[in-house]
Amino acid sequence: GQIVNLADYRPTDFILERVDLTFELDPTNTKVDSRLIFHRREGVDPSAPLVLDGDELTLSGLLFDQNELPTSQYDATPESLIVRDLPASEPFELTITTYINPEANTQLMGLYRTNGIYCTQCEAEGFRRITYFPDRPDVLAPYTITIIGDKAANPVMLSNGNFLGGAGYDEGRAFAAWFDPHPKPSYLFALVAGDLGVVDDTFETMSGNEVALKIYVEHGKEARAAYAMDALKRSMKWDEERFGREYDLNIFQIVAVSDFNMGAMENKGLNVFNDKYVLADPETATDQDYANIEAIIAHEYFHNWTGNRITCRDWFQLCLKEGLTVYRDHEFSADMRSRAVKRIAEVRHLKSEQFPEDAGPLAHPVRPTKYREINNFYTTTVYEKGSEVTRMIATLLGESGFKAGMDLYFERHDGQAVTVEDFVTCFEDANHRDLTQFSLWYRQAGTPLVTVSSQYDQSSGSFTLSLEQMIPATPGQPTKEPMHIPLSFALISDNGALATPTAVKGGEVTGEVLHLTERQQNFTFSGISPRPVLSLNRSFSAPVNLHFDQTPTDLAHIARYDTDLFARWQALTELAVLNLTQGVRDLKTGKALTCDPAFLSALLEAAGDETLEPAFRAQALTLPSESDIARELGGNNDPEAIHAARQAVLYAVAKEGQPLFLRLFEDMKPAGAYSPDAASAGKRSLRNIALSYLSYAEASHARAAEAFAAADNMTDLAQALTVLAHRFPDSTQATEALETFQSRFEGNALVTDKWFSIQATIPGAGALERVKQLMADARFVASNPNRVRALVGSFAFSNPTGFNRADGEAYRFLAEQILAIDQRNPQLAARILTSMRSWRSLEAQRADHAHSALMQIERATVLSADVRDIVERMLK
Ligand code: B3K
Ligand code: ZN
Repeated sequence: GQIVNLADYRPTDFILERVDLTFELDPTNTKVDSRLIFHRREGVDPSAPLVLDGDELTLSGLLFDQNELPTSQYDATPESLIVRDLPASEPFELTITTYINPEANTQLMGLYRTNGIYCTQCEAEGFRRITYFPDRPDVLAPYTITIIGDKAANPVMLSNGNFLGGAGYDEGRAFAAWFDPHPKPSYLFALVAGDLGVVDDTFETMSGNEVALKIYVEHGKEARAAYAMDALKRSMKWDEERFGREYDLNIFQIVAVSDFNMGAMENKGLNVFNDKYVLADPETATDQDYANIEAIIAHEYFHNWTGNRITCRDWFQLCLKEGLTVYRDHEFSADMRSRAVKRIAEVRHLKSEQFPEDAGPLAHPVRPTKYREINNFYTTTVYEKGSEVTRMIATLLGESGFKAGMDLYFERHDGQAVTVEDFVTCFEDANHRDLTQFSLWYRQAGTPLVTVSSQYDQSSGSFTLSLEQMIPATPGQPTKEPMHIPLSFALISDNGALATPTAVKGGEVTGEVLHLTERQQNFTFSGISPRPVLSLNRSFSAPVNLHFDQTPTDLAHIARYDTDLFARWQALTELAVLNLTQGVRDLKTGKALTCDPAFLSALLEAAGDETLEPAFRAQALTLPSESDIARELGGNNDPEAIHAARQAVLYAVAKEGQPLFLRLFEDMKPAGAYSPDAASAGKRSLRNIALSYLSYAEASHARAAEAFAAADNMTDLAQALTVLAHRFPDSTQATEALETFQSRFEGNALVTDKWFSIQATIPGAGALERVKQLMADARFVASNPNRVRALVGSFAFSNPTGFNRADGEAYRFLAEQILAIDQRNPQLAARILTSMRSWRSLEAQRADHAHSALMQIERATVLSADVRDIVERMLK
């Protein structure tokens, strides 16, 4: 692939007025007629040709205003169609005919087949695999779609917009016509056809329009779409109440398919979903599955305004729709569930996924300035850090200032394709604020490191805070400017009350937010007595690393008293990190690992505090993961030592807390039938983590085996199975439970994925053999992305000791898998390869093995642009 630069952006020479597509469906030979009306943009050179994008296309026909065009007037290759001698200003019509083979489309981009269903995926550049087109997000037009297909095989034929009509067409065939009045870019086009079941409902919008809601699933799975439908209606209502956004067509459709490259896709009025994020019932879906469904249904729905009505000028602006929409779905989930617990989950995810990306060879700004393969930029930096940047705007401007900026954005840019600057300007204009320095968050990659020290002067009652920010060098960005970092803080007194300073010097403080804007800054608070304990970056107001040598006593004080629940969790986590990293160092130097009693008591106090919600207490008990510890250690990492240290700390917590865990295991079973609501889910998570600790304290699989036998829902069942398989992998109980589990759900692919990933993440060097065996299992379907992610992906991303075997065998295995997957599905291969993004922080011998495996990939004779881009950046 060629490098694309943000600086080279220019608008198209031709303006597209209308799109009229006719599909004659055939599994291997679908005919696509595309009628496009264009006119030359004012001021454009009258001799400039029209250049359309293609990808593996063959041109079968080309008409100009319904007449055959002489071949001398155009050039067609698989990648482009160039038409010359076009009118200087009048509109003209081109009719382009292509034939495509959905059955052979294993990339799952463009028009493809999944379980006998026709389905499309066009973002980012899939539309050009259907027909020649100006396939870029700043070309917006209304679309009329006609689908003609075999009547018996395709009782359902869907596209974007409102349904115009349908009827019989000719012998055995039928047609359906759709019109989408809202001008949209090609990446939001969708077509679905086949034999599907449907769940119907309706929603009345705030101005009284009735919207038909439809969720299409495979026949027989209708009942499992009920929760998704409920989540959709709640999302529609919430967007009206919170953002004033109303739905704008008379129908909203969701289709669940089983072969899909990502979670879901926000095509206008016709969202296509990975069925994993639609289908749920208590027997087969966990609480986490329910929460994911709620969040993703909301995310795609919210795109209708942030992404579809207002779209991106070019793909560099991806965070404009993704970061903002993630922020919106986070807020939605926070309103539906517990805000503090939701925030904890977000920060865990950000730190475990985005921080490593930002600290490694794949680091890039939230708004990148160049790319070789755009599909590799649907990253956790664009999504999650992009959301954090939006959250910081809300923190800086306050609730009403943020709302004023959003309202202006919707009003000013509706129907346009815009930039991050346009977005930020709305907040500046609505609030009369200058966000120039703040905007560096979009341009500078790397997680800022804020070094903190404090000093208290008893005699003057002044508390001085010294802050220094450092933004690490990242690929292409050796030096950085200081950024505007909003840090929420509290000064907590002895008795737990929050102290209010009488004055502040040295920088701006608004409410409970301190604004770090310079490289080095001292804030002095007066009127503080006695010495306060500083709680900093409460609710994770800024996505930064803090370097602050706080004493365990101070951390325990925050964990006990802060009024911000998130900050209490953060302090406990910090205490855990101190113990875990010290544990790794002790093990390496041959010392016995000892846990700080202050840590154990703070942790168990929180876990046992009945005034706190169970979900929070479960989060408190969930220790930082092995990769979290690796990140905290920074480099030269030995995954075995990290695993051993973490196991030792788990054991210490389990021993100390055994009576509490016994009590929680008895008390936290929700009464009555299973319900996926947040409160019940919180109880289950507390009970299940207690079970996990008891497996250490009791050093026996007995309780987990009983829990497995007694489970009446998938959350409890999968947790018990995980304890058995991960803690006692060689026991007959584990083997039997794995067998029971699989045979009970035989034929349910989504449950099989849980079975694959539980086994792929069993710690230790033996995992590789297990994964290889499972790949030979008939239930493993190599062409299905969910299966590949569940088995190969879970192994590479979530099994630190298994994947990082000292002999490097698993890296070589992954290299082979990547090359094999790449033949069929480059996007999937590139994504799984990013599991090696932190290879440079491994100890030397492993890093060496990882390096050779990456070289093995790089040297391959056939490599997709997707994998080539990732592997080359990782080796740079
Ligand atoms: N916009 C899609 C992601 C498309 C990924 C293309 N490689 C889903 C989402 O973020 O809502
Ligand atoms: Zn999105």
